[in-house]
Amino acid sequence: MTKTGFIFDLDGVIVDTAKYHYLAWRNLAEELGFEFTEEQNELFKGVSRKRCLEILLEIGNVKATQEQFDLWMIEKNEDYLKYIEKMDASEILPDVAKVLDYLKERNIPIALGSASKNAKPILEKVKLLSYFDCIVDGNNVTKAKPDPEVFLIAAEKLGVDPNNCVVFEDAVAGVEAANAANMVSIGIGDSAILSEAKHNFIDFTEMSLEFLSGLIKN
Ligand code: B16
Ligand code: MG
Repeated sequence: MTKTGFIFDLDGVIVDTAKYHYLAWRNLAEELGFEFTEEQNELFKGVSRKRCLEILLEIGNVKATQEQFDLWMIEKNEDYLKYIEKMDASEILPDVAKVLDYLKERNIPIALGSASKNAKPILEKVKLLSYFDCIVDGNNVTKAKPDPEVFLIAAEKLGVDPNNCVVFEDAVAGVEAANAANMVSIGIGDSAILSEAKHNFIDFTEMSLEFLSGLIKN
């Protein structure tokens, strides 16, 4: 029997934490004396915290010692965590719970594959942690998306062949990572931006249960 596994990205797929990342990065930019726009924040989606700070400092043309860089990483995260603290189940994106319920009822293995080091507390806050058979996040990987590492580790933990894994992603780097892992990539968001994905949906409300069922091999 061929088992199918499903891997969900977190930010932009399950919850919209990008808005909180934005506020925290904007606060830091303000402190450093420059403006950081929502448009620029698009560059940060699916990108590791360290790389985000590097890009932010490039935008503001700010130089930093390693020590200062590390302090700003901590400062941004502490600020971000204050926003996360207030999250609850009302912030789950539309029809995510419907899809998770559908998979869970059929005993389909489910993993999280996220760049975030805060993935677990966020899933706890929105009360979705129990759906996931494994969590692979920024704490478990050495290479960031578009490297396929995060999804390959998730497949291994689920005990599913990478070819039989389906990945839901909202970031270009994430779609590239899923493709590099030979998985079925499903872009959630703007299809013009996520044009490399095998299938595209604006969000889960657009995805029928028939489509979902068609992805499951058994
Ligand atoms: P943290 P995802 C990513 O989450 C975000 O899209 C990205 O903006 C963020 O910098 C990254 O997580 C790291 O997050 O600072 O919490 O470790 O889309 O991969 O779920
Ligand atoms: Mg994402």
